[in-house]
Amino acid sequence: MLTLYHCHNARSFRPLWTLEEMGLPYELKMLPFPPRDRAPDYLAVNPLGTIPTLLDGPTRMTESAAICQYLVSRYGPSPLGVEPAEPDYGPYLNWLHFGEATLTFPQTVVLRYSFFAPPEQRSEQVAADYKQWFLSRLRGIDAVVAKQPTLCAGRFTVADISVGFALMLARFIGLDAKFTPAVADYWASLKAREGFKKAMAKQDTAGRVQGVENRLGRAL
Ligand SMILES: N[C@@H](CCC(=O)N[C@@H](CS)C(=O)NCC(=O)O)C(=O)O
Repeated sequence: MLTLYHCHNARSFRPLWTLEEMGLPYELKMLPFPPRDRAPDYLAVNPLGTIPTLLDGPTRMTESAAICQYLVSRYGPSPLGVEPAEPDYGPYLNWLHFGEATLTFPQTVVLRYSFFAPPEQRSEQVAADYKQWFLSRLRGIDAVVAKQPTLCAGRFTVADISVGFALMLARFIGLDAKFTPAVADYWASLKAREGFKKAMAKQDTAGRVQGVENRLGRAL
């Protein structure tokens, strides 16, 4: 049985969304954010204290984009993955990792310096700089989705999940209002997917049942 450790609306939403799109059975373990401080037992599962963690028998993974890649490769074939022989294999890997390495990194700096840090450590200047950084990197997405409905391979893949999560996170830092029309339409199409809605419902139900509060609020 696959086990996913998750906090509401955090990066672990990428593998959660992938699991729901694929219809795989799994156990969802909800944690309060940040688990490092609020769920110290979790350090035995992941010494970094970060989420996600995916357990699959002896396999333990802690990188959200890599977990999505693992799920479609290990439990595919799935249209959510792109095979090495397909022409868009390179763009697929590029967008899959762009979502985390290039888009989510500046967002987490904004979150830290405007929301999660103790008040005396917050900085409007740092937050403003990294908001701008995120918006300028988003131009790469705009250039593609202005011409086609998904990022690559002519279909929805985990690359869209990876980038889609960064668009979801943008709402929490007030940046969704700055999306270009093409990026706004793309995001609207992603969150209209059944798999996305099921993942949202799953974290709400699991959070309630397991008594874990949602600190980030609604993504929609
Ligand atoms: N590159 C990792 C980053 C994991 C990560 O930093 N997760 C954040 C949540 S979105 C976290 O656990 N933060 C709490 C902390 O740093 O203590 C990934 O893509 O999964």
